[in-house]
Amino acid sequence: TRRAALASVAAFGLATSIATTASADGMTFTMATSGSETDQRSVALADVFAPMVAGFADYKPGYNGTMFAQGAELEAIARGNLTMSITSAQELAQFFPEFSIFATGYVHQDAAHQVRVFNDPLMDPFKAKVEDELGVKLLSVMYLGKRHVNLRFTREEKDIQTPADLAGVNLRMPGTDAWQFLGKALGASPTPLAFTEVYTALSTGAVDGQDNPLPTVVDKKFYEVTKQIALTSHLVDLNYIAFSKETWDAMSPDQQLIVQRAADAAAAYGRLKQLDQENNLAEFIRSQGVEIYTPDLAAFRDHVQSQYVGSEAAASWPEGLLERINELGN
Ligand code: KDO
Repeated sequence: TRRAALASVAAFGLATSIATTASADGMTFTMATSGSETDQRSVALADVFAPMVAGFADYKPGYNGTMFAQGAELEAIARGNLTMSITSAQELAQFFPEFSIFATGYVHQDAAHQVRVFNDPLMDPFKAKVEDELGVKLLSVMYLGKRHVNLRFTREEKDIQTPADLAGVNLRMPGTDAWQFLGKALGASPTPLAFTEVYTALSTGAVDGQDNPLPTVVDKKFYEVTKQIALTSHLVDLNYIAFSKETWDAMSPDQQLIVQRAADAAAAYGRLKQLDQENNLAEFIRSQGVEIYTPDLAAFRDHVQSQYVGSEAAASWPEGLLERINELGN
């Protein structure tokens, strides 16, 4: 039936695409991310996932948005042009608004909480919908880290203690509604921009700042073009390993089990590495001339949470879900 699936793909003229292909030797899993090759999630997939599936599949990653631009990956999987991506709840919320709950500020508490939420039955209808309506399986949850506000201003120029201090600050956020909402909820003026454009935009002053976890600040060298980080921890950010259902259905049950185990192992490995980096990078970033400090967290949390109450995003959340997520916290 894998051949039949390929035949039908060919019939639609997609045979020359970079979709999952089967050959006498096995399958090819293409993976697109806007992250770099040295991003821990990329490393985890290359070093843990790829060897585990190597018995029947070649892993072909494309980094830095070169294979597909940020935000185009899910559609590429749905159309049969890509096997895998490291996707976000914000991107899924473009198709299924209720995913915005997982992209909401100050909801997830830490990496372990994300895992409990992902593995809880509360996720089942979310996973089923993505699978049925988009042809994408969410295999595992990856940890990106605590996002903080990282600005070009020195602290003398702008001291960020509360959301009011971000008024008028042109803060780059990724380009979906859920991200823009969060940027506004923080008190800033969000500007949508693809991840691959951020360094240049910071260096030219096209934006005043960006938000990402400390490991990303180091991986992308944002410390070269910024002067301060206010540790707002406004989003304990996650990604999902997204996988083509068409490819999944073409595999044997044994292969499916191996892919699932490989995804879980990569996510677990990447999580530990990312947590370790997150806990150890502040000193290095400071040594590069970036001031790191903690603002009034209660002020940020209260303001951000109050912005979601009664919002359009919150209207899409299943009844009682936020309470259930909170119960799974600490
Ligand atoms: C970003 O664009 O800031 C972001 O951190 C958003 C995440 O959802 C994720 O897509 C990530 O970029 C990319 O994988 C690059 O690290």
